[in-house]
Amino acid sequence: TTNQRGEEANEKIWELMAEYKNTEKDTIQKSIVNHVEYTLARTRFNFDKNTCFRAVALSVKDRLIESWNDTQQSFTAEDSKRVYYMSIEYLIGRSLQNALVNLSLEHGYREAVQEMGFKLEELYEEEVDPGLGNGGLGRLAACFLDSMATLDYPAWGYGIRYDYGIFRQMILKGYQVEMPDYWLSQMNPWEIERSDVTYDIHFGGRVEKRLENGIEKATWYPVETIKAVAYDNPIPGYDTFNTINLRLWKSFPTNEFDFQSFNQGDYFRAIESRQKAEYITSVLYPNDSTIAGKELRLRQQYFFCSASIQDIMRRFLKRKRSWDELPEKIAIQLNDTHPAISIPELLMILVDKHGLDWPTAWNISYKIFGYTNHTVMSEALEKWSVDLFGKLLPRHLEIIYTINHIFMNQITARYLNSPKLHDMMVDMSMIEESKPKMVRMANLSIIGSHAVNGVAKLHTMLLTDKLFEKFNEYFPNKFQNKTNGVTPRRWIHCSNPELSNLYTRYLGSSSWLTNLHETRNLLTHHEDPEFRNSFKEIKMKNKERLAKWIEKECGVIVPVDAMFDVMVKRFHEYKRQHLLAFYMIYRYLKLKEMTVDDRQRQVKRVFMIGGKAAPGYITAKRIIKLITSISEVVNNDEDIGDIMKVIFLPNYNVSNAQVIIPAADLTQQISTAGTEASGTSNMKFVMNGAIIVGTMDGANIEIVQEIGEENAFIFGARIHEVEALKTAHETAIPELQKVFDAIRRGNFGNPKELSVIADNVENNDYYLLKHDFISYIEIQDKIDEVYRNYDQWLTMTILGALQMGKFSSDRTITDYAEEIWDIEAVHLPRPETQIP
Ligand code: IMP
Ligand code: B1N
Repeated sequence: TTNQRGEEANEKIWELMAEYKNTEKDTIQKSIVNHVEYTLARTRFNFDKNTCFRAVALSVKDRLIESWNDTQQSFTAEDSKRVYYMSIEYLIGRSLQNALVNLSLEHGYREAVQEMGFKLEELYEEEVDPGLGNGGLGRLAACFLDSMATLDYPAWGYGIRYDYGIFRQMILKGYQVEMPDYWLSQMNPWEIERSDVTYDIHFGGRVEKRLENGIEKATWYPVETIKAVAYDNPIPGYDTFNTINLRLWKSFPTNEFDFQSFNQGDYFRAIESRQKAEYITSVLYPNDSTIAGKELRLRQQYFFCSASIQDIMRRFLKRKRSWDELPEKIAIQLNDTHPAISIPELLMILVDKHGLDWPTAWNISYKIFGYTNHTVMSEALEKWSVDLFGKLLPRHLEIIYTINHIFMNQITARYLNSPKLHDMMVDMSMIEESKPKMVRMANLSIIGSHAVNGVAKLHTMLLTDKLFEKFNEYFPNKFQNKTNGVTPRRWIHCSNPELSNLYTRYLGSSSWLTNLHETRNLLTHHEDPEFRNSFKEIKMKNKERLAKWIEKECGVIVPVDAMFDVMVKRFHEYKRQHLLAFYMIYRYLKLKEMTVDDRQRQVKRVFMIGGKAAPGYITAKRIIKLITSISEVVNNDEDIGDIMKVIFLPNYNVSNAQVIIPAADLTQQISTAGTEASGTSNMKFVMNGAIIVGTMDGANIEIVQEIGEENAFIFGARIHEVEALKTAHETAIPELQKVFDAIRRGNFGNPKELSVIADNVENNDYYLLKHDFISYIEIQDKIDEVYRNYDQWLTMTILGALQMGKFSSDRTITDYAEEIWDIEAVHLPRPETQIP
């Protein structure tokens, strides 16, 4: 019988295991060598670093699959409520080190590969960095997955498996050049292709109505069908056996043929049109906080929403259940509005497929969805033209009109005799009555969700008091704040192992990695010379590591005894990289005016700026060129030498960030107050012992609240001043004028090309550079003064780093789980019979 055979197999395994009586190291080596020989088909006697990396990754994946299977089985057995996190972007970063750390296997693997002639750290470098996101929003989704797994929540992520991730940035003659990132050219050792998990996704066509027992029924007759195939990516938790899943969808042509065109003999044309199906998931849109408004993007959104919602429903319906159970078993979080079509998709399934009536379907649906807003910038608020929407998704457009109609009736009833009625309807409608008419995805998301949240206190306040003021009046309990966080596993332990060791050594345990508040207990050591010295030495080593990277990537040698002043983030006018550029020019001109002796007495600074500009964002690309032009002049000026250097860090991505952030002394977080929803690199920098020079914007405000304003350098207009300042005409600022003159004279690059940057600020200073410039240069003097007295600087960095407990994404996720999702952890005991 099957049972007997199972027992025999089991006995066999136990025999083998007894026979091995292996140390961990031997088992690891055996597994690696087996993958070299049998999976990669290379000889075990001679293989290179890259082969070794892949074999190591595959051997780790074997373990992940084991815990993945057990975790999913226990989720099913417990049948507890699950959360599905839907995001069009995930910036996961490299996985090998993270997986080894989370599985407590880093030590074992280090020894194992060392004996085989490889250094584990060098193998880490062999991994491609999957860039399936643009910036903060995608990286946040990745930190959330790490925390959900670590906290044992029954959670899954859903997204898109793009063939081309975010472009690779090269700097040629000072300009950004975009190179395609075909990250799959080497096999992806982590993913599990599920060719059996597929769904049909439809587009276009028409909707037919008929009466059935006096009730109107709709049927969608689409004209295009594309297949979605699941690729699973295991996400291990730290210090738990739980491994959750990130399911990414890839598009394929369906197997149904359009016999008509094949019969007409146009074989090649017919095949060609099938290729179109594969375009859908081919490339990530490289825009951060702006919308391109392209049809393909809408197709991507619907494609992944439809596949995910079908998958979620199939899982729910595996057991016989009543519909009331749906919101008791499922929570879905929309990471911004990009997955918002999930709402009409779920309604369509409930009403058209399962025959529920509207009120019932609606009551189920809005309890399931939660919506996170990530920006108040108008250019990032998604809208789709009604025409395009209706052409691609005619039934979904109808559903949106139906919900909107009901909602408008409710508003009318509530504000019947109020003078507000008209404005309430105009602002809250899902349809903007413009030419052309537009579907407002934020309004759909707010109306269709039971909870809406911002990502930092100030940002949430701007949502409730400004952007969505009317919605907040109408739904007073819907809006919440969930301040962002980052995972200390990747952003302290992996990227700064020595700092992690220091904490663990002094605290006597590594439990701070899952309870970051514990680092506060180290405050008693902040005056202890030994602790301080270690902290200082760790920073120096991290600076040396970055200096080596810069030498390799840019061919420039930077002085490690200089202050490392770092600004790395996507290029955007609201983030104000040009404010820093203007300051660098100002500082350079001042240095030039000094006597040689005075100059030698100045604090040495290396300015490091990195980040990508969206390929179509001309102004952002000009700012990059201005910075590389400044670097060209400053770095080659013999009068200046090591006193000042300007480095453009090319191709900023997650794996570079892990080297750059721990090496920073100072971090620029200088967006105009009210523009950066949260920011998350600000948190990573402070955790790694850098000091913020920044504005009272986004999460900076809460960081300063936690660590003390005296441990950061804060400058610039406050939120309550911004509105008045935008309309006030700031008179010319002499210090800034000198900078503009230098740009216009052509001292830094081609003035024809770069003066525009100065002109824009001079004529229409929407982001308040003029106003903030004065306080910026003042604070810069203070920064130099404190750095000169390094002891005080060190104190500030230590007090900052130790008081960042709030900004662990574990805290953020716990708050989502308790206050939005209403889910509980499902802890899986580590099996005693785990196969090594
Ligand atoms: P689902 O919850 O049915 O979607 O299962 C999740 C995924 O895990 C699917 O892709 C299945 O192929 C797979 N699966 C479900 N149960 C098991 C299991 O017990 N072991 C391994 N794979 C499973
Ligand atoms: O989301 C991050 C925040 O920390 C940042 O402040 C915020 O700017 C960022 C459309 C976006 N907001 N909106 C986007 C990205 C891609 C896209 O196509 C919008 N990204 C943010 C995490 O909360």
